[in-house]
Amino acid sequence: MSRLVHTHCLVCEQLCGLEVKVEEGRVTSVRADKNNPYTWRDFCIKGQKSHEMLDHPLRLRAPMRRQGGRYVEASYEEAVDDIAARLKTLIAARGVDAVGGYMGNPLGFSFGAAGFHNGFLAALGTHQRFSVQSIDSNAKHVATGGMFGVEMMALLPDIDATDCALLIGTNPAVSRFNWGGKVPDGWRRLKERARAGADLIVVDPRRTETAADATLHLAPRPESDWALLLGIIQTLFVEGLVAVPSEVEVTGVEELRELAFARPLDWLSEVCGVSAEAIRDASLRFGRAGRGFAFAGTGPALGRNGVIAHWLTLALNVLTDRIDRAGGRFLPAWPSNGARKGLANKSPPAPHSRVRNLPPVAGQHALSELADEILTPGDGQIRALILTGGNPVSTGPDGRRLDQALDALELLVCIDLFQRESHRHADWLIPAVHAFERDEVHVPLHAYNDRPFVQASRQVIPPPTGVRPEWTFYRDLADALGITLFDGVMRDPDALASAMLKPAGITLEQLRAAPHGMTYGERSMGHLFTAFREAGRAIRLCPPDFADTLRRALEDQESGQQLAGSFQMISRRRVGKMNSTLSPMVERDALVHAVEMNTDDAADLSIANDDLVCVFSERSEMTLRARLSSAIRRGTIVLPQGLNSPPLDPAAEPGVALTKNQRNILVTDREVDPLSGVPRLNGATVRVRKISEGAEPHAL
Ligand SMILES: Nc1nc2c(c(=O)[nH]1)N[C@H]1C(S)=C(S)[C@@H](COP(=O)(O)OP(=O)(O)OC[C@H]3O[C@@H](n4cnc5c(=O)[nH]c(N)nc54)[C@H](O)[C@@H]3O)O[C@H]1N2
Ligand SMILES: Nc1nc2c(c(=O)[nH]1)N[C@H]1C(S)=C(S)[C@@H](COP(=O)(O)OP(=O)(O)OC[C@H]3O[C@@H](n4cnc5c(=O)[nH]c(N)nc54)[C@H](O)[C@@H]3O)O[C@H]1N2
Ligand code: SF4
Ligand SMILES: [Mo]
Repeated sequence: MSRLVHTHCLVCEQLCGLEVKVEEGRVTSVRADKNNPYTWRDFCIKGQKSHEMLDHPLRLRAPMRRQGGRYVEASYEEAVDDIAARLKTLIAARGVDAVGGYMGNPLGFSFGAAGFHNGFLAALGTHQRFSVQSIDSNAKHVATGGMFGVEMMALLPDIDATDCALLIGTNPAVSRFNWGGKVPDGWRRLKERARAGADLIVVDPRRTETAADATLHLAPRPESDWALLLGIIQTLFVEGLVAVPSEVEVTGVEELRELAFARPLDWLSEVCGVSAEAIRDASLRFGRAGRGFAFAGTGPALGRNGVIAHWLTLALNVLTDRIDRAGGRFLPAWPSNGARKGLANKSPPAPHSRVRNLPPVAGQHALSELADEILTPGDGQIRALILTGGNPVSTGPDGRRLDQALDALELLVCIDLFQRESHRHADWLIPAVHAFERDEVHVPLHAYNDRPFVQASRQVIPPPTGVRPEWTFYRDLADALGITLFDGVMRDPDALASAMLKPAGITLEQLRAAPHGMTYGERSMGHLFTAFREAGRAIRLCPPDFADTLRRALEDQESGQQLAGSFQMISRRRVGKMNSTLSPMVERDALVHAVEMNTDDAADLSIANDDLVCVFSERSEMTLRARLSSAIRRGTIVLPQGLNSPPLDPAAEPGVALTKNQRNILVTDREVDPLSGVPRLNGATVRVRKISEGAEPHAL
């Protein structure tokens, strides 16, 4: 017997509409749901293959307890009793901050699990909350927090009406238009716009799949976008192309102008490695275009100067009157996301971190601080951690140090579909439930669509026998600890979703009766200015702490210099791979185990295509094949984001070594953006040398 289920993908933010075929109780195919009016066109191999995890032989199918160095199956009741007892003892002795939590990217796609993970930590009262956003989107949150007073804010590009798109460190041809807000089918829509004559300016150290369609490609040094942007802004002032919006108060224009003229264009050009003519050209094209937007992605956000790059990108939009305008960047203020309400509220200051004294961003501390918080003795030291939906040993900085820290914990509880390298030291492995096994409405993920649209994701098949939804684990643990979640108001994820949908006037029943989703209003703009006027607030073009950080960058005379033989590394996503999660296609992809470098750089080091090279930093080393290319700017090397990282087998004898082939082990957790705590996943300095076949890799 076969049946079709209509739902949406939960691998990435595009949430493509899916048609899933079930035969004899098994998912046999996943296709795009072409009856979905809005989201199916980005459909890709990651969605198409997402069901392959369901029957994977290494999938966790019961809670597993570490016992005498091995893992043995246990019941949920045993897991909850044991974990609750250990947490109680720990909290009695050391306080609630001895318990920490970390959530990774896929948890952001599991509505109930994320809601109850956060609800549990909040009810517990611990300040030790960490999440993937601190290696992903903190730069953006801090930038909008400083300028607009709201950390969680999406300003989406109005692609279809733009005349000039300036894309900085984003590769939508592969990654799509998303990242805390999304434009479904955005890349194809933008290419269509470009075919109709719009300028497409791409700023990226690599000539990417996106840059291949650009009308202008600038390749700056990694982490130097701030200098390029300052050059663009300086030129706008020189050419009289600055015009801030009149509907809302904008402060700091003069301060920003001063900063833009603090150094001559030639100096800025030297720092970012892009010629002064090219910077001027980009500025004039952008400034003179009828409509336009500048949009920065994870390229600069994952580096040491992420906040100032994201700030100057947003400032560029404000200075050219491109915020809340057709063809510019707009606030998707749909009833389901409370964006306008958020602009009127002020959140109270939160306590800084214990060891490095850094503020949390949007309620979460930085992953780069987690190892310190576990390893540094004192009041508030983390001794127990709940790690869910993340593989930070592979995806965050200095995985080896984090691995040692996780080993030093008294209690590590990991919730995942698989045991991965981040879970090697878990005391308990708790199974996760695959997206196809959940019936839920992820209101927050739909709230930042570029038009008001929401869809229920449907349970396609039941979870394996005995496996429970992740949120019930938190509910049961809270009960066992005697703490109340959500002040006792919300007992399940549906109650949370209903409350969030209420302002949109939609019920869960209505949504569940609409298999291809629901549109609930017209797309509209102008909400940002209205909210600012209502709240009596101004856009701050030049927040003082951003200005100070920029001044320090300007004073750093070494910015533009690089040692011979040393490189800055950046990374590259693949269509078939979501962060550290592998899809079968990628295993056949030769670039997964390669370092890509510029052909002339390679010649200087006598490296030929396919040679074995050692890439090393102060922290670690890796051995990879060299792939030479003229698409990469000199002085930069490209490593894939996350390498092959297969699941472990918890039933096997333990003692699995930490895999060496994880590029982020080269990155220290100490060199971070001072404003956001983000480590240098893009931009870290490494060295490269050729090694002979069969030779031992470079010894530190
Ligand atoms: N196929 C696929 N799609 C994905 C993902 C995936 O893993 N695979 N991940 C999803 C996630 S979690 C996210 S957050 C989004 C991210 O989406 P994007 O922000 O578009 O991320 P990337 O595709 O990595 O593009 C970043 C680009 O920045 C460039 N870059 C690196 N350093 C710098 C720099 O200092 N300055 C500039 N100007 N450019 C730089 C890189 O060469 C790269 O081309 O993608 C999502 N989509
Ligand atoms: N060098 C470099 N590093 C990067 C990046 C880069 O571009 N370059 N990109 C960064 C970015 S943008 C991001 S978002 C991060 C992502 O990094 P992570 O947050 O670590 O995300 P993933 O690698 O996708 O994997 C997380 C784990 O979640 C598990 N999982 C999947 N579905 C579920 C579920 O429903 N429930 C639970 N509990 N677990 C589940 C998977 O099995 C996997 O073990 O990586 C960052 N790291
Ligand atoms: S992974 Fe692919 S199919 Fe799934 S939502 Fe993202 S773009 Fe769509
Ligand atoms: Mo991300």
